Amino acid sequence: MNSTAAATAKLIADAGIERVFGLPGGEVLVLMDALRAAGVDFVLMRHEANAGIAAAVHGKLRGQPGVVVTTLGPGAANLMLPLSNAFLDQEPLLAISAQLPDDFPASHTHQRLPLHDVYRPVTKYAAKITADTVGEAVPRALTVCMNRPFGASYLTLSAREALKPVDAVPKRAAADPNGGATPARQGDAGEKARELRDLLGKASRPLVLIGLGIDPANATRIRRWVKDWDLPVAVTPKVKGIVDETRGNFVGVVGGMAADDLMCEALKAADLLIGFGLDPVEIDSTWHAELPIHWILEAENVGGIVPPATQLVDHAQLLDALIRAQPPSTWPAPFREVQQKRCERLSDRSGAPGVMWPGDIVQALDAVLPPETIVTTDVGSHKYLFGQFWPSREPQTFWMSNGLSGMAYGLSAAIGAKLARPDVPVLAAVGDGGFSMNAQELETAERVGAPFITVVLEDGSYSLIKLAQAGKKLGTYRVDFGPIDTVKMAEACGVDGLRTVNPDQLASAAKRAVERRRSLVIGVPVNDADYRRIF
Ligand SMILES: Cc1ncc(C[n+]2csc(CCOP(=O)(O)OP(=O)(O)O)c2C)c(N)n1
Repeated sequence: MNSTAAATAKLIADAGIERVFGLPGGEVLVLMDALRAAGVDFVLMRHEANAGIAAAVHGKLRGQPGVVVTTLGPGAANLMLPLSNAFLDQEPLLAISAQLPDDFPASHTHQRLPLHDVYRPVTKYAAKITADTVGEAVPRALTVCMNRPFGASYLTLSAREALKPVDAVPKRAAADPNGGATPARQGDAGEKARELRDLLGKASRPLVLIGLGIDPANATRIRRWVKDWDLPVAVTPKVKGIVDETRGNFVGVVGGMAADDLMCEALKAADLLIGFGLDPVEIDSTWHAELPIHWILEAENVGGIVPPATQLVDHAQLLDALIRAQPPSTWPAPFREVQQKRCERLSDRSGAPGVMWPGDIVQALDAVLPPETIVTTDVGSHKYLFGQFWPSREPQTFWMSNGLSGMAYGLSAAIGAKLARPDVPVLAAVGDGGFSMNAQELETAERVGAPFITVVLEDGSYSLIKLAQAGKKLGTYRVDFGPIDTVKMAEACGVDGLRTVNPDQLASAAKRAVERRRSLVIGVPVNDADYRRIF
């Protein structure tokens, strides 16, 4: 007879999940062992939050839920960041933690936390795994986080329950109709295509805004539509690469990255804004509610939000209909001026000695890394830089926390990405603040065979917050920190490191690391004041 832990592990393995991420405690050892026996690897990390972030990115790239496994109490408490990130950044994550057995006396308060109550608001499904519920709870948890908008599920399994026998080996259930499935798409794709064509026929400055609600499976279709019709297009950061950003009709990245003033100029100048899968969760100001946007959504946005009078419509059918139709007009580069000014921002070089101009970092790396390179960023000024200016060319090659905007994402995301796509180079661009939150995962990356390049933009400060202080006319206060030697940190984790302010040296070191399939950490001193010129 199978144990509940074995049944849980089997359901996870049967879902095609080959690895989970986590950090153990005594109460989760039986589940870990069951996972091992079921052929599911355990990627041991150095913080549960990092494990959850890596798992979610790994899952999304593999088209399945990422799974993170932790102990109870403190291990489970460390899941708040990745669960919140999965919720707001539409990443599919199943978190399983231990919990005290139900039959423990109420006086046993050691490590007792109201975990379900805490996590229910940020998850789509939270439940206990028991011998009786395992066959329902695990498949449902796996299913709901893959219903769009992707999000998180949370399950607990007590060490006592893990050992209990289950009567029958549960089968992987088909999608559960009560599992928070995407609401029906009432909109007629053919009708929507005609409506859109009419609107575009009357527009002289249309702008297609593509957001998180587009399925990467529709990348070829949307690329074809905007190319064939030569439509001006902008994207939000989390779908960078859904269209080729080096093409002439690419206007820029909206949602609060660098050069946002230019993007807002374009938004205001447009006479038709088409929000194709646009999810305001990525937008840090309120233009999405103030400007008239023609929404084209196929699933509700984060938080269950669907703009008024918007009918959900199947994107694939709609795009097929649009591709079949002739463009109703031509729009010869109506945002040319904005595009030019955007490019100029990167070349407005600083002459400050001993640092690298941030724009040179982007350009040097772009010159040597292949277009399929997956780039992850942390959160801070460097995210604004890379979010706007890294020229993404392929879908799902750019990863950042942008709904939550939580620091300590970049390095963990790089581990998840590299394990999911071992043949593709991975670059993590992080600030020195964020790097010091989880640099220890460099050792994880080495140990589990996930080499990638980390570029640490060293400015000795939480520079985005420093800029915000200046913006509020406040004096600089408690945003600068002393140096931690990036190179030594890397070396302490068994990874090669170097520091440079020479763009050519940066480029050649990155190229060599990719060729050799080796991890490399490159510290690049920058001047935080330079960001102001780019933003
Ligand atoms: C977990 C978390 N804590 C705090 C913040 C607020 N915050 C946003 S950006 C930032 C500064 C990040 O500094 P660094 O990593 O050095 O990057 P930089 O801005 O210098 O590029 C901070 C503190 C956050 N987004 N996430």
